[in-house]
Amino acid sequence: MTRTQRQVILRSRPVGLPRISDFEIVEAPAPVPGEGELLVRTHYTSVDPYLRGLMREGPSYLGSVAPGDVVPAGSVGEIIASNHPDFHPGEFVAGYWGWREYGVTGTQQLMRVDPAAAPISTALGVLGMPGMTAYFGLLDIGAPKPGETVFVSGAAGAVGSLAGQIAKIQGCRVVGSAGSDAKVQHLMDDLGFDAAFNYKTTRDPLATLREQCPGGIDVYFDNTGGPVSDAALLLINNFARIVLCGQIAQYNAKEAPQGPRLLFQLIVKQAKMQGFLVFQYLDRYPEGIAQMAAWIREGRLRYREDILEGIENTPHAFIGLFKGENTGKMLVKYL
Ligand code: NAP
Ligand code: FER
Repeated sequence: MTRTQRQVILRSRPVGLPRISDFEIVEAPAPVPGEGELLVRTHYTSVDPYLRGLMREGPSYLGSVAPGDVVPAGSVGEIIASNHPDFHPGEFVAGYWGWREYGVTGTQQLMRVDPAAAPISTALGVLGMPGMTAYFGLLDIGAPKPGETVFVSGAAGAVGSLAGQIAKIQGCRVVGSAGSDAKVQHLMDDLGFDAAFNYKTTRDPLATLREQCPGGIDVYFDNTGGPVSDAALLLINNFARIVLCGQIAQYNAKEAPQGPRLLFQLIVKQAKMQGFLVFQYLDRYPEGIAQMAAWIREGRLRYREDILEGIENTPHAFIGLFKGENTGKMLVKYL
C-alpha cells in the first residue's frame, strides 16, 4: 500500500525575513521505515527560531536545510508501524522527522510521550526542547539566588515565559521585555513578573530598564540581543551572569552584525557571559522534564501555546515568530 502525504520543503534560501514563497507544500509518497526504524503520523509540529539558521548556506552544528529538503523541525506523533522491538504502534513519540504528515525516524534522539500524563503538544514546548532551554539555561548557567534581579528579553515567548517563571520560583525579582502591550500585560497579570515593558514602544530602553531594575541586574537571560541587550549590559551588577540563549533580533540580518561594543562592562563588573546549546543537556532532560511537570501540577508554572491548524499554515507560523505573532510556544496542528 502506498500512502501519499504532504510535506513542507524549503524552496529557496530566505534573504532577510523569510517569505511564504520560500517554502512549498508538496505531495510525496509516505516514507517506508527501514530496519530499526518507525513510521510516525505527525499530530503537531514545531516552528522554532533556530530553523532560520539552518536555512543559511553552509554547515551548522545542527545540520543544514537545502532547497528541496523537508524542514527537519521537532514533531510529535503516533507510531503507525514499527521495526523496533521497544516501540509499538499506537504509542506516541517526539523527534525530528520534520514538517511532514508522515515521517520515518530512528530511535536515537527520540522521546517517548505519554498522552495520559500531559497533552502531547507539551513535548514540543514546556516539556520539550524550549522548556529544557529555560530550565538548564537559567538554573545551570544563570545560577540565580533568592533576592537577585533576573531580566529576561523575549519574555513572552516559549523559552522566555518559562525562564521568567522559573526565576520567580527561585525567589528572584523578575523583569521582562516583549513586543506588545498585551504581552506585557500577560507577563504581569498571568505569569507573575514584577515588571515588564514593551521594547517596541519604549523611547529609552535604558531609562525604562533602570526604572524597572533599581537594584541593577544580576542575571540577564538573553533571547533576543538588539538594543535591549545594550541597555541590560549597562545595568549589570558585580559578578552578574549573562545567559546567551538566543539572538533572534539578528537571525534575519543580511550582513554580519557589528559589536557589541559594551564588553568592557564585563571586565569592570567581573561578569560572566556564556552561550549554550540545550542539546548539551540531553542526558539530563528527564530531570528537567520531571521538575517542570511537577511545577505545572503544583500550579507554580503556567504555559501557553499558540496553535495554528493545518500543514499549509506551517510557513506562516514560522514567519510569525519573527513578527512576534506568538505568545508562548508556536505550534502547528497537523491532525
Ligand atoms: P519565541 O520566543 O517563542 O518566539 C520568538 C519571539 O521572538 C517572538 O514571539 C518575538 O516576540 C521575538 N522577536 C522576534 N523578532 C525580534 C526582534 N527583532 N527583537 C526582539 N524580539 C524579537 O521563540 P523560542 O523558541 O522561545 O526562542 C527564543 C530564543 O531562544 C530564540 O532566540 C532562540 O533562538 C533561542 N533558543 C535557544 C536555544 C539554545 O539551545 N540556546 C534553544 C531554544 C531557543 P516579541 O513580540 O517580543 O518581539
Ligand atoms: C537556537 C539557536 C541556535 C537553537 C539552536 C541553535 C535549539 C543552533 C544553531 C546551530 O547549530 O548552528 O535557538 O535552539
